[in-house]
Amino acid sequence: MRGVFSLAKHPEHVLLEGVVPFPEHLAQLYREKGYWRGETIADMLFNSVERYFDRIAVIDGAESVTYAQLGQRVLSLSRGFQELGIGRFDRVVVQLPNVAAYFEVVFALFELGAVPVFALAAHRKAEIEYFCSFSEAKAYITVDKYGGFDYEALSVEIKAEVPTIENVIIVDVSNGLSRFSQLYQEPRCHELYCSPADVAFLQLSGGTTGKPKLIPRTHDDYLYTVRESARICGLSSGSVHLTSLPIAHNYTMSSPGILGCLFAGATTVLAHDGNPEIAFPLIEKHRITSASLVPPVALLWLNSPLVGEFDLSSLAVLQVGGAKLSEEAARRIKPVLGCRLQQVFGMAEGLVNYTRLDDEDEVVVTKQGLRISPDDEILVVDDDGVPVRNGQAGNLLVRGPYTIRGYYKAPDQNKKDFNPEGFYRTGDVVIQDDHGYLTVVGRKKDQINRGGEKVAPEEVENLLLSHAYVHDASVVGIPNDLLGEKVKAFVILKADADASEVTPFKLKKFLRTKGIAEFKVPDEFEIVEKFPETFVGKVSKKAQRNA
Ligand code: J2J
Repeated sequence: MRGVFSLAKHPEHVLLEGVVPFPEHLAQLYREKGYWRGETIADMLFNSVERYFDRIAVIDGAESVTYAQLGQRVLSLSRGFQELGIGRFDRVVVQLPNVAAYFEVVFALFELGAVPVFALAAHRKAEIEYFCSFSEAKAYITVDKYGGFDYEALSVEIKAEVPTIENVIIVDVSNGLSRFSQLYQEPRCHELYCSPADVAFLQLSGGTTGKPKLIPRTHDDYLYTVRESARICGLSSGSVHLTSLPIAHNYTMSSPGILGCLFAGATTVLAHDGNPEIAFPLIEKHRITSASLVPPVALLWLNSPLVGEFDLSSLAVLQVGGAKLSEEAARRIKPVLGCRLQQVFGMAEGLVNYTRLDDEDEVVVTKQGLRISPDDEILVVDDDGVPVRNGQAGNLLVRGPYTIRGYYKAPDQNKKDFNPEGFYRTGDVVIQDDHGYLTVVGRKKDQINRGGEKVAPEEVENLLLSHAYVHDASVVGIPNDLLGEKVKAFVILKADADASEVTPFKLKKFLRTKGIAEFKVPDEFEIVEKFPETFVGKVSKKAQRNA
């Protein structure tokens, strides 16, 4: 399959309805500066297939897939998808756990210019139904059963309830797409079905609102972060990277993630979970050189009795991000695990910061990193929008070559989350130093960060309010040693409520029947008479957090 490229040019760019484009003069600047190289994500894969042909791209349990095999399967599967009628700009909700088939599925969609919508394996009916109907998805791709949950049964409900869904495709967890062997058609060449300026996929926002927002990223802007992340994280064709976080998360995809590995010719080793019992034997066996974790998993590694039991000497770099890593834990990484720490502070909307591999230890343990691009425009402002001096805490706003200009089909929300100059209001409170490094010191947005998993309180509150006995609900993050924050719901009952029906156990059960990801189900409930109020009469979530 060498020489897979046809000589055709990419088709003209078409703006997907509901997407806010980058202003033309900046798009031009980003191209001139070489940030946007006029390449699609599928082009990137096939360049790597050419270069790293026989090298291993993915290891999933006993299965190893070379770059050549991956390329072959992607082309063959993309033809099958095409015969189902999937093509450029068709949205396809993809909900897969960390399995090798994920690579085939998403690249087959990228190849066609279709737009994957990246659900997490943890999502349940309410969320999947919303992603499918909001994005008007043509297909839903998931697994049969995984982690004790019957996704196939869910897919039957989704197909019945979302009229746009024409096809449901089930990946057999143990045998890949074997049930759909007819989807694998004779491979053709890699073709150019879409433009690098097109939207490549819809990623999920951590969320602050009742429904998750969708983030449209283009091939051009995403590949810029992928190439730079691979370089900043020191990936090469000799690297072996452990992927244990949810595969479709932005961090796992691109910081440096599976795309960074594919770009660099590295090997991705998939794990279903980052726990030491699973991760350490994999590090020893595959001589893993780097891994990306969220802080609670890094803590499990640091405190694991297995540290001395396995040979972790191949591990050179440990990336930690998604939530704030405490300085105390950061300081222990090198002495306990014998590897370098790299902090990652990123967001699916765009901006990603890394500490650099040659930074002094003191910087690495105290800062969350420096932006990827010299053209990431960072603003740190007070509540009136006035820039604060370096060294002072303020609200982080950003605009740049890979930060979106608006959420998908969300004009009203965009007016709130983006300022008139197109800067994204991250909702994070940071301190910037004189070198541009950021330290995250807080958060203004109404969001809970449960060990890297983001929960929008409003989403959970709305579901609680649909309970017959709930008069009002307020959901907040409360401090927790391992996770950073846990989810707690304060609930005011209706006068006629039957108290035996609103125990924490029953409220949890109620939320589960509503079909939401388990990480959003509150860890704690407290029934109260009234909520504390601010002096303007709003619910004081601050008081509830500190209760
Ligand atoms: C404190 N807060 C952090 C950090 C993210 C790389 C890494 C992470 C994400 C991610 C990502 C943090 N310290 N080191 O997409 O490519 C919080 C901030 C931020 C929000 C974004 C990537 N790293 N955060 O976590 O879209 O509040 O992306 O705004 O899920 O996580 O969440 P998300």
